[in-house]
Amino acid sequence: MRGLVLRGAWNTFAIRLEGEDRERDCVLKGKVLKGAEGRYNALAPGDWVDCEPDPLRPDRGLIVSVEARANAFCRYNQKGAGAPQALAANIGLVLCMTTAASPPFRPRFLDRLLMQAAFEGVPAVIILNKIDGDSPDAEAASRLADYRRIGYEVLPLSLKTGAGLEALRQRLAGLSALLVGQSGVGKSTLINALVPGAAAAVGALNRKWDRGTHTTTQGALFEAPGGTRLIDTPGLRRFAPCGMTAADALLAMPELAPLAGRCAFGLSCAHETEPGCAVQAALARGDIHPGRCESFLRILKELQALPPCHFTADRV
Ligand SMILES: Nc1nc2c(ncn2[C@@H]2O[C@H](COP(=O)(O)OP(=O)(O)OP(=O)(O)O)[C@@H](O)[C@H]2O)c(=O)[nH]1
Ligand SMILES: [Mg+2]
Ligand SMILES: [Zn+2]
Repeated sequence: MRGLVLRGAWNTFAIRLEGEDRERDCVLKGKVLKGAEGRYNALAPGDWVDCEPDPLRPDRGLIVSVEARANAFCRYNQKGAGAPQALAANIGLVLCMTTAASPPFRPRFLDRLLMQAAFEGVPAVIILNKIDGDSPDAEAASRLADYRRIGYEVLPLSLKTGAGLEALRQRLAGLSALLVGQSGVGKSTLINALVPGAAAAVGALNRKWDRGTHTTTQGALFEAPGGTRLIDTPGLRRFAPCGMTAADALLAMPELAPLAGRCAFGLSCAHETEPGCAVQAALARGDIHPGRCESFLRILKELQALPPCHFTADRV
């Protein structure tokens, strides 16, 4: 029996079997799941698995193997000694959710999410939520305009007034979309707005700091009408890109990708003070926003400092 992983951890997962409406608790049959060798987490929301009946518990099931993934959105997990941690599998769109002020806009964090999505080959859009109360300051406005300039959709939204919700619902029709962002931006509120009966927990911001309170603790896939799937995730404190080389990082930035191979020092260019650096030339011309360039250079340093992410062959 084929089943879709909705949520779960360690060895117990909520699975919806094909052809059924309800979910079932299923446990991994062996110690190491067939197809998941080398992963930090064996399964992620959006994975497809093969299940068989549990002879001792007819309402449950045993997970026998996992199907190869079309893609996965991963982060570098230090606890897992570089084993990639997949937040979701088999996704068609990454929704990077942000707010202008509550919580504060963090473009460098957003750059990392966008870069990881590009590296995984999944399109990403930016949602600017809470437009009912927040408005971007000059720096945030400049960054948002720049994301549009380099080709990203920026979708304004208010889950309080409903502004932008219908357009977003149509944009997501039939897709499997992953929601990522800081705690408190409104990811679970969006799930509740789009999925009847979802009842995802929503938490108020910390009043003193305008920060989220990490209400969602586990990734979970919700099935909305019309074949849309939405994957909620816990608010991320930080995000380390996973599995990429310096060359991949450059290709994952749309305004830098055309410059691949153009530096005088080739692949050994650190894109800082080297003569004939195409990235520095792009910065001087205004083709890359100084904030994005700083993000890029910081990520390069981080990729050098961390041991590489280990991938299993079936990852992509
Ligand atoms: N004013 C306003 N408040 C909103 C909007 N959307 C969500 N909120 C509020 O923002 C707070 C945080 O919402 P959540 O949906 O829990 O945020 P989250 O991103 O899921 O947070 P974590 O689960 O901690 O990662 C709640 O108090 C929501 O009611 C909006 O469009 N406008
Ligand atoms: Mg949440
Ligand atoms: Zn260079």
